[in-house]
Amino acid sequence: MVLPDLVIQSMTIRLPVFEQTIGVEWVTKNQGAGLTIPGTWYENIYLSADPTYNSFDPLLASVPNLNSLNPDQSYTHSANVVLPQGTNGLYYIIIKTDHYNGIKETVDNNNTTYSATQINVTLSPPPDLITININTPTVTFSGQSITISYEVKNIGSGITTDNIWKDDICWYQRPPGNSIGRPHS
Ligand SMILES: [Ca+2]
Ligand SMILES: [Ca+2]
Repeated sequence: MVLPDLVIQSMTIRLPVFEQTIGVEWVTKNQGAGLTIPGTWYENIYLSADPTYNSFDPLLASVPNLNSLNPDQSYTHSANVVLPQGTNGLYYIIIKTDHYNGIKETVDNNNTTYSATQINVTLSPPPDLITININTPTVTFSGQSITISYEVKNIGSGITTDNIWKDDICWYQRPPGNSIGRPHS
């Protein structure tokens, strides 16, 4: 059986698209003598401090192949990827084609390519969340449920990169004549 051989032929990094997002463009080539038809594979994009892929390198994207490739055929694919919050320093982008080994190839150990140069990532400004406009009923009774409304505002210069976080709600008893309360668990 004549097999294909997928490789990442080249890679271009566009810095930055916005905030912590960078653009990655790469060329995948079938340099083998066989077709990749039928077949689906994934190209995984990683951030790495060194030019060697390790399993602990953060995965930035897993991109399915654009189309099948005949011998000597290639395609150009691109993706915008978000760097993990707190990333700072010099990093390589590593792309591995057919990461999950969906395609039987003549050579599997030539599927990983790293960027020609390191990208210099500066720490993005952090967000700063505060709570404002807390509204509670002025009178209620023990055992009753109450409705509390509040707003969360970001007064920092950076965006929140997490979509989900939790707000803790505690209640405090304020002693008469004392403006500072103490927490109740
Ligand atoms: Ca290969
Ligand atoms: Ca393979």
